[in-house]
Amino acid sequence: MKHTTLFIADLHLSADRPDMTAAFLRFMREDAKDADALYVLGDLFEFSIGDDEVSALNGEVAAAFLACSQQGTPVYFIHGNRDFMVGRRFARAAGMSLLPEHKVIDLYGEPTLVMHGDTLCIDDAGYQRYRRVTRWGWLQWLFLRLPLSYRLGIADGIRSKSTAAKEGKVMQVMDVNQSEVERQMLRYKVQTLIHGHTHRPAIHHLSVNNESARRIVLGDWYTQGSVLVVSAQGVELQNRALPQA
Ligand code: LP5
Ligand code: MN
Repeated sequence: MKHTTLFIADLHLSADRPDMTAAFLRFMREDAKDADALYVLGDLFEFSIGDDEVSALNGEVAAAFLACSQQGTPVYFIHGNRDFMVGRRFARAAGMSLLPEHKVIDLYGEPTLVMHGDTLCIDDAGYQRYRRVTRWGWLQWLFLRLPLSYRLGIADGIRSKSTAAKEGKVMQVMDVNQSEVERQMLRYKVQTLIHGHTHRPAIHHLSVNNESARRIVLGDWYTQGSVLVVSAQGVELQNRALPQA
């Protein structure tokens, strides 16, 4: 799509869901290829245990990004809570740029804050504690030196602990904290915020610094693909159908 900037997040791609991978690859071929830029705001993969995990899926995804960036559409990636172990090696293979966890971009003249969105969920104390620990550089360094089979076992363990922990949390705790949203928007001096993570697609209108502001939330790709299309004319949250099995 010409003269547009595209945003996606929470694709949770895995070998178990070829329909989602097919929808993503079609999106890359049909929509992304002539856009001004593509931003992937985290949780591209169901989970990642390091760039040295070679798989058909990782190869296909990297090739799709590379083709896109080589055709002139830059691809930017922000880590999610499931794929924060995606590193420079994958980024190089995919021809994409890794952005920091919070980034202000110029979107057709509008300064816009983009992020995965998990850092806004500050009421989820258990998650925030876990997040801090798993971002320790030395722990990641050690983790990456374990054999892949061990790492897979640890990832499985974390995934089941997380699933069990989520059962005891109410929905509100797992959503963004409104004061934190406003605090971050003030801090980065923006009236527009785009994020994913909560899987609750919506365009929220709010007031920041006594001026109207908006928070745009991308949806996941489990039942349909959620795409935010931004142009100089405005923003539109769109859906892409998954191919029939
Ligand atoms: O992803 P989602 O939406 O289902 O749930 C998230 C939070 N859960 C997670 C965990 C991921 O789903 C699984 C990630 C696998 C990564 C593998 C790589 C490991 C690399 C290690 C590098 C050092 O993010 C969930 C939130 C929810 O979003 C809503 O916001 O609530 O958080 C939790 O449930 C976390 C629990 O509260 C605490 C889990 C304790 C796990 C303890 C393991 C100790 C880790 C030690 C590391 C070696
Ligand atoms: Mn997430």
